[in-house]
Amino acid sequence: MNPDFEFELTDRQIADFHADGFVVVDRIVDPELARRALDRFEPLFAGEFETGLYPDEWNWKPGRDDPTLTRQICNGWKSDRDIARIVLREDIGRACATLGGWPGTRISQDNVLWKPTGGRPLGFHQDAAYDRWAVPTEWVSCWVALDETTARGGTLELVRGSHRWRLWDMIKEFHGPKDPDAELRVAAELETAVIEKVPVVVPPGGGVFHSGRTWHGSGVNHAEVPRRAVVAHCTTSEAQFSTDEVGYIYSRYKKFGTSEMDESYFPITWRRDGYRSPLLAEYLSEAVGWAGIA
Ligand SMILES: O=C(O)CCC(=O)C(=O)O
Repeated sequence: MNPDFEFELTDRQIADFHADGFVVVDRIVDPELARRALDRFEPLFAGEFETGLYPDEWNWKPGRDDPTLTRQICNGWKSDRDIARIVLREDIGRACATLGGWPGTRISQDNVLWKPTGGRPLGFHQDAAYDRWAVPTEWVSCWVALDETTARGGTLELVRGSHRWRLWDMIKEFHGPKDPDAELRVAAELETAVIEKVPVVVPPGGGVFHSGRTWHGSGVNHAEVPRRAVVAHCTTSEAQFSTDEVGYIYSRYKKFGTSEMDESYFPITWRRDGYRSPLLAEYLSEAVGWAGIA
């Protein structure tokens, strides 16, 4: 264990990202950070939010929802600081800015994902289709495995080279579709491309960086253990709200009369000039919370 571990991309990893649309990495965060985040899954999905704030999306509740669905919370960082301690990391922000060719990185959204044994697929999609409420419509995502992942355990799979394909719409059925490849097949046909899926097989703390255009999804969890992950969907520090498209959830953070993104909701995690949203140090050290002084 090395709590001081800092991730840095190699030139080879940067080249692989541009060639394939993704790069799989064995260690993005220290496994101890991954373990601490895992300990938060039960309380989070049971609705016990450490900061007192509801996440922006809470797609699975015990007793209400089908137990074979993949459980998902979006913007868990606002509700729990052990999730925040991964997705708001400066080194992840720096890596995403490098891969995106940006002057800095803002978190656009995070995902907390829990696929139980027997858990059903997530449909193949491009993330950028879910980000049309922002300009540029451009994400680099960092998916971090909290459990060891295996090909039969419903891990994330990415389609090599699909970052060069045109931008598709949101898919019809994201959670638990019967045919997770439905739109992927149509898109590949249009591009006259062959679908080559690559599973992300990594230890806890490892994962993948991928472009917002890269098609990805995941199959059934045939393993005896759950598959849990967190994702930092990052965008450029220069991103603004779209003045043409309304995102039914995230445009609620747009103020009238300006397209600026407020750092309270979309903090800057790294910028080339050394800037990082000042609220992050205070929030992560628990000196402040959503009601002010913690
Ligand atoms: O973890 C998964 O299975 C899928 C994650 C995903 O599609 C996403 O975060 O956009």
